[in-house]
Amino acid sequence: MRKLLLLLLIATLTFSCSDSNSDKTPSEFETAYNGYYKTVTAYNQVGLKTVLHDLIKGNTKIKYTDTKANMDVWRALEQTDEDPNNPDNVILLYLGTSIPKASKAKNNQNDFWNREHVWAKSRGDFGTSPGAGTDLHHLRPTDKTVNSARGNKWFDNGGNPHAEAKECKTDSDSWEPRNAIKGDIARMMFYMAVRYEAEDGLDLELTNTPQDNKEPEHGVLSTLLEWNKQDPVDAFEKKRNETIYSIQGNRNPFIDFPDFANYIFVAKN
Ligand SMILES: [Ca+2]
Ligand SMILES: [Ca+2]
Repeated sequence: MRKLLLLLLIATLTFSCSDSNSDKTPSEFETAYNGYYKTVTAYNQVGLKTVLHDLIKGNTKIKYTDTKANMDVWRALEQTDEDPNNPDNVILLYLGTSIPKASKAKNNQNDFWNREHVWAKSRGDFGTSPGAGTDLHHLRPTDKTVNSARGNKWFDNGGNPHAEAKECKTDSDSWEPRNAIKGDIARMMFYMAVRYEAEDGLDLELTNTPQDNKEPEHGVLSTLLEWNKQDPVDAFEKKRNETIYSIQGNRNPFIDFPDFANYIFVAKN
């Protein structure tokens, strides 16, 4: 009898030991967003950029313009950038103002809205074909003339207030967006650098020294890292990420975990 009790005790101890092992607290990456990030083990893991790239690649690619009723960038932006206070309108990125969804600059009307490539499409020369050219994570409604003024300038602090988008500043080669979207801009740019890698035939990368050419490089990296800290993720940005997830099936990891940027980009020049 005593032997039996001893065996039972050992069995119980062994069981509870192994049980507590498998019962360890799950990491924040395992539990967040229904396990979307479960392959991430730690912020400082080796190859974090590749792990994130593998998670976000393979998204649905929509058309820039679809003449039938299918989802395209126009229709998607009406959802992703809808004015929370007026379902008939979208919010303009650089102005911050609200404009009717119907006021599209399809015939080049000044002060109607069009589709801004936040990662300027000339920087990598990817155009508007499905892929980087139609990736909703960096496409935003903008006032037509403000979009032209931004052109393919890189993002950095400095310059004079823009005549129309008065909260933005610009000089000959850079564009400083209004404070409320500085972080949003940074997190869109981080997404593009990780989403598009060599295997896509287009490897977009961020640099501290962007040049005036068609290389797939954009910047200024050190400024974008600052903006990511200055302007934290807000409700509009979070909702936008969810809406895009429902349309193209991938998330912006830098909206979900803004700190990822500091582990992927900070050491680079
Ligand atoms: Ca913001
Ligand atoms: Ca890249």
